[in-house]
Amino acid sequence: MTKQIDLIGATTNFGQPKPGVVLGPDALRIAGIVQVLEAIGHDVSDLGNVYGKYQTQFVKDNVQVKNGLKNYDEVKDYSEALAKVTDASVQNGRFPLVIGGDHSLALGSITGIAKHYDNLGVIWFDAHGDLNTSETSPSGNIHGMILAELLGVGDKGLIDTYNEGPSLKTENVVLIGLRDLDDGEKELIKKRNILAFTMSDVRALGLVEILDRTMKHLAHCDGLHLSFDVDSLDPSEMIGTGTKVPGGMFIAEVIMFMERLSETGLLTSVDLVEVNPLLDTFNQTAENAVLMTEYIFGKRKL
Ligand code: 6HN
Ligand code: MN
Ligand code: MN
Ligand code: MN
Repeated sequence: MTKQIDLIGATTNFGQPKPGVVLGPDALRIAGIVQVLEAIGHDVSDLGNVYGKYQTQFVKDNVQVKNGLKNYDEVKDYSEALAKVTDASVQNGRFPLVIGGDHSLALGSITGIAKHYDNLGVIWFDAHGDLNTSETSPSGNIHGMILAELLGVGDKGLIDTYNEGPSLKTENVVLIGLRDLDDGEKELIKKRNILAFTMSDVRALGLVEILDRTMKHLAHCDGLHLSFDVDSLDPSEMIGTGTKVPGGMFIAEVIMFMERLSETGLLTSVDLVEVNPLLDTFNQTAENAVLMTEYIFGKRKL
């Protein structure tokens, strides 16, 4: 089915300290993200990059910390700016595809999208849980706390970004690919009974079974968002990203998962995050990410 896609560049690096992730959207454009989606038959409108009022930090030594949260004002401001764009995109009947940028962009992209649904389902595809708070975070980096904020856990000011109160319900979120959880994140998953598949589950059950369980769990949802952190993949196939963890998924199996997910026809929005061309060789990470994006948007092997 043809989609009316809005491609939205989220040039934020405020959620983590490694420079270069703001170049992710352009690396993905150079790898042909618009052209491959058009070749599948989609109508793509590239809205360019979203900027907040704070300038991108090119050096790491001027980081402001508020209540244990790094770049607090910058993340909050950027999220408000991005939420306006994703909100308008859904309002206009279009499909937001947000390309980053670090994972803190999900606070903006999802708060803008979630207001259009009673029950937005989210598949969080990531090596990490992104479920820390300032108390449990080992780093103070907000990209590692962003799903917690979306679920209403953590800093009140961030929870209230764009809309008051939490944007997501715990029963509407499924995590896949986990292999680096901090203690507080493990506790939160257990306490809130969040459906979470670790890499051990991926190996033991396989991604076909995991997709099946995920779709059953989210069957009551009226929208479905995929938040795809490229560090879910094994670093051997995805080196241009800031928080690599060994023992991840491989391109071939992620393509299989995305092919099937796309066949459900239920996806309504996507984030593609943490592509950092300064950590990459020859733009391979962006090219691999674009390859997987083709399958998210309906390319078939046969
Ligand atoms: N990401 N758990 C670590 C932290 O600093 O909280 C890593 C977070 C990584 C976040 O990849 O989006
Ligand atoms: Mn992440
Ligand atoms: Mn991650
Ligand atoms: Mn960790």
